[in-house]
Amino acid sequence: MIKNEKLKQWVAELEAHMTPDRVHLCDGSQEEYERLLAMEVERGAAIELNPELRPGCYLFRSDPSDVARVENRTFIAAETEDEAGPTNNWIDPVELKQTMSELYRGCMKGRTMYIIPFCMGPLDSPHSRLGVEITDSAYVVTNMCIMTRVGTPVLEMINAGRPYVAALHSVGYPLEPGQEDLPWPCAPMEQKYISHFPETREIWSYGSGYGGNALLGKKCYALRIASVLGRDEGWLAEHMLILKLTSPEGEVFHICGAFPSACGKTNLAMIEPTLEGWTAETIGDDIAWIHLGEDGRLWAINPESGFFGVAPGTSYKSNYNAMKAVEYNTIFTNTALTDDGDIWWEGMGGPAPEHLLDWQGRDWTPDSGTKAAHPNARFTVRADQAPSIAPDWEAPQGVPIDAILVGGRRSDTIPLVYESLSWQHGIFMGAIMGSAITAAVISDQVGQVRRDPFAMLPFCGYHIGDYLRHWLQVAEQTSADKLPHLFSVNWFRQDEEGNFLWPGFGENSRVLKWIVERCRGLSGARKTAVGYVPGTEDIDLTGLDITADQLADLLTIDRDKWLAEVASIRHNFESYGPKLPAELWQELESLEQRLQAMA
Ligand code: SAT
Ligand code: MN
Repeated sequence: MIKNEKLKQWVAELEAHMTPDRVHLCDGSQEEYERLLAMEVERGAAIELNPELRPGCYLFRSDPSDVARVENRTFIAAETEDEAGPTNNWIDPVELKQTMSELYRGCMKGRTMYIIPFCMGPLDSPHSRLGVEITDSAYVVTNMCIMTRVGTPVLEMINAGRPYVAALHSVGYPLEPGQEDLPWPCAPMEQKYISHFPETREIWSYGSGYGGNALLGKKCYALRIASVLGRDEGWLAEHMLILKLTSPEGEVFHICGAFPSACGKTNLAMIEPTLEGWTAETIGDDIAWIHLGEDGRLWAINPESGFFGVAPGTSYKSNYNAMKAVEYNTIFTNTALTDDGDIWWEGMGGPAPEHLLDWQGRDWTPDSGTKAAHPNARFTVRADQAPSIAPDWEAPQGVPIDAILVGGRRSDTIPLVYESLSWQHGIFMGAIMGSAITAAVISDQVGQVRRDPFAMLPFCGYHIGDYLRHWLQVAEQTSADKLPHLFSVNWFRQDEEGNFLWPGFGENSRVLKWIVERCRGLSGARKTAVGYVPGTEDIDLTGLDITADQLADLLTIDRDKWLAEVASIRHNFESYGPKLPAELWQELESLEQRLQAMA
């Protein structure tokens, strides 16, 4: 029962304004989860998969217009445009609330209003934060139950007075009496709004039911709002995986990695090292909340409790742990359906079945010439279903970070790996990250490289210049020897014919080995214009079918390409305006000078 007066009042106001037929307070129980899924099956919004092949699994098909995050409909409604900064869409918060209040009026007619009390982070962690999402989508409720900790224990903390973020969501498709519902109701693009009010820590989302647009604990809270909390309170909310690596000698390392959406965070977080004696365990695959520990080191928690992973390309070969995790109790969205009631997607391994229903439910054969699964098809699964999950993944204080990786999809220029020359240079490396745009966002520029600082371009809830300053300031709070080492990695370099030069996946353990040995001062490197790059003898190639020449190609620094990179970075830095820290401009000048001095 809701006893918190503020919450009670909010719920009452919303009920009066959005006029749902029913109100349901979620208790987060297994029984509730199953009941909601059965209801979705009953009304034709979900398909229960063959329980002999995939027990406890369901397939949802979204509206073809509602398949990914909508960045151009995502808003940071800070009090002033300058606070949102040049990389965010800004609308005056008063105006935006007026517009959205009109859309919300009567929007839950014919529907149930669900109240989801949720916690980001382990219930007993001092770094966890609470939220309440109100939604009219049962799909959102069931996904939130996997991705966050939902239910009565959270409500009790809210009743006891702990603060929470208010997150409002509607699919934006009210039902008139007698009107039949759609399997995946949503609103047209120009009515979609994914809005954040950083000063009041509120989220208002309207019109989309998909992923980060609708599961508001994820990008909206744990990144956009939390980045503002972190700025104000001295911590960091980052778009990073968290990986635990153990050497053959039993030494444990923790690595965070910032990569844009659909660039392999989940695969790296669940890596199976091909190098003898090394083991990897998963702490998180998408978001890290990073705090300075009493020991002066940076510690990370995973605020989520599940994985919302990209399905296409996931196979027992590329990501064994993810495939094991999704063998049961998983929600699939926009994958294909086999004739025997199982799911299928491109890159699952083996030949394509002779007949499928594609992600839109249409007949499909290998001759169809279209993709059977949507490129941004997803699985939603509890984190503890991954065999690779670390036993201490829910440690209340988190894990101490040894290294931070930054990287994106770059077919050229950026070497396989290099280490920063200093903390400040490492923040510069994060600031200049570039990556080809993927299907995780609805965009007509998929495939084009864009700058994406620390993979936070779509997720930073305030001015990007202030954000980069905040990263620089971390170093002022502790001593240099306590800070993680910073590395840039690029698994996606290609030759002239477009073939990937590096095998990736489990073989990335060879790069990870070099990285953690660098942290201990054990492995070699040569100092180049861009940073410390391993020599070909520094990367362990035992058992790998790749020549030293090929590795040398992967590690080359091409002066002309890098000078072109500098020009593109300068252009990008200019667009950030005067708030970009002068230190980062200095790093750019120094980089250019070092490149010019190259033979
Ligand atoms: O934002 S989503 O959760 O839909 C996926 C992503 O872009 O990382
Ligand atoms: Mn992500």
